Amino acid sequence: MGLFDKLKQALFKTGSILPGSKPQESNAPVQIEEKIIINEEFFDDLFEKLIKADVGLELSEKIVEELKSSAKEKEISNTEIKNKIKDAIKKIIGPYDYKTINTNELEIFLIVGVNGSGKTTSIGKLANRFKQEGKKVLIAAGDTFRAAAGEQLDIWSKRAGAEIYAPEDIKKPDAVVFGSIEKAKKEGFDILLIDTAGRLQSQTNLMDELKKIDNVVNKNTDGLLIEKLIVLDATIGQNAISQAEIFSKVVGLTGIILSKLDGSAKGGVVLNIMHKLSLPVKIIGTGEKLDDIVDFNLDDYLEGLLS
Ligand SMILES: Nc1nc2c(ncn2[C@@H]2O[C@H](COP(=O)(O)OP(=O)(O)OP(=O)(O)O)[C@@H](O)[C@H]2O)c(=O)[nH]1
Ligand SMILES: [Mg+2]
Repeated sequence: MGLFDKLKQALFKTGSILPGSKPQESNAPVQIEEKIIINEEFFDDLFEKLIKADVGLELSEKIVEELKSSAKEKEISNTEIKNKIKDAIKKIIGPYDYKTINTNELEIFLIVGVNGSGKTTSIGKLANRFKQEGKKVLIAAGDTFRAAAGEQLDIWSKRAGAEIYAPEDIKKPDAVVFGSIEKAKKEGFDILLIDTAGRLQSQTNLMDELKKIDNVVNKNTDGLLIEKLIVLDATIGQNAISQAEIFSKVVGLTGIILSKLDGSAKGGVVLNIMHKLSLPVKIIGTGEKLDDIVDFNLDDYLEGLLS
């Protein structure tokens, strides 16, 4: 299955969000595209479906309003209306940088987020992907708080075939991070993935600890590529936005990994995140397995959302 199909399958198990669209039958004769009637009912229907897809009230209203001003036709083909909806969404979101992660020299990924969002799992998946690309990958066990964290990371690193840096005698996460950066530089690693403990934005001591980790990263990575990614659980809806805002104040995030966009999660939260934050969604987690990960691409995403 191609990446696009996989993304579509993961995001839109619930089916099309486009009112009036029908699934195509594989052996159906070529026929003239059915026209869709554009009236209040159409817009109401679209609004309801956007809400159901987790796009959020405010943004769904904006999309429908924008579409009302651009779709004046009484009747329109499915393809045409789909393009108009896409254009309306893109206009509201504004210019969006959805470049995928690019790795040509040592690149460091600092992975942060609240408890259980999917940090360690995402690190395992990323490690696997980079290994498949032939990269030399080191994982730093920066979660020294939770007893089982090191073990869990060890399992993932073995699955991915990546090396792990988890010195038993170092208990402070910033010291682990420092050691891992030194090792990655000295031993010519291409990728360093830094796991961190889950923390709530209200836990001041843990947020201070994260600030220390961030300082170590900033001080020791001159000239290197750094991605500071927050892992957001797609199933938590609007909370994702406030989490990203607060963590961004502490570590200056460069992007988002949106996990758990499989199961019952609807992809609309992606649009709201792009609308509210000037942070790109870079990676999407689509399951619990090693290869359940895809790069985010806005055009593919909208195509999937509206098909
Ligand atoms: N369905 C699904 N489950 C996921 C995904 N990513 C992570 N999970 C699950 O979410 C749970 C938490 O994942 P972890 O990777 O341990 O989360 P974490 O952020 O490292 O958690 P802490 O270290 O405790 O803060 C696990 O049961 C994972 O299997 C995903 O993309 N889809
Ligand atoms: Mg973890």
